Amino acid sequence: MLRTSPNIIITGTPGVGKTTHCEELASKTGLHHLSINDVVKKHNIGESSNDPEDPNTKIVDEDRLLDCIENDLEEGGQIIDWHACDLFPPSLIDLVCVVRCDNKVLYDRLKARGYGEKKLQENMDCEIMEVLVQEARDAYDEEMIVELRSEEVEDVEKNVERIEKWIGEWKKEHGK
Ligand code: DAT
Repeated sequence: MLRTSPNIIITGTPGVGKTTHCEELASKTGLHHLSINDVVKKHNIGESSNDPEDPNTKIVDEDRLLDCIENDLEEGGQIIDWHACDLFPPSLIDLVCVVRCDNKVLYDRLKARGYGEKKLQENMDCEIMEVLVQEARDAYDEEMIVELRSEEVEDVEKNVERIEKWIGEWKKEHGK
């Protein structure tokens, strides 16, 4: 089935601003905010990690996750909100946005979330080492990937506008 609307991944280290972007983009475009956190909870497909310092982090069965969202992806018009990106089939993905954030800003955001020192450090390392940018590059064509900074409120507006434009172009190109 050909999609009438694109599927867009919004990925990045926890705290960079994925959900903020997805919600704004969904309200501006009418595309669906597909929160993978919500899918995992709804279908109960996350196993608690064995780390006693981090009992809330879930290990997700990716095959089961894909089964749960496959129909949505085939239909199109999904804004996928998740801190990983390489599990989604490239044939069903049209754009990958890697949201980035300055480390000092990210530190304060994660601290405000109540993250412990170990989890804080892991996530800071993830951002510094550009883990999600690399994961996106390994899984998708370079021309599908954009990096977006999200430090100030105006960044969200600017980024959402840019993605909206891209959606318009995609629809024109695909005769929708
Ligand atoms: P994520 O979904 O990547 O974990 P989030 O959207 O929940 O991140 O944002 C984490 C916090 O940071 C939240 O309190 C909103 C704030 N935030 C995100 N992007 C921002 C921005 N560009 N300017 C100001 N605050 C931002």
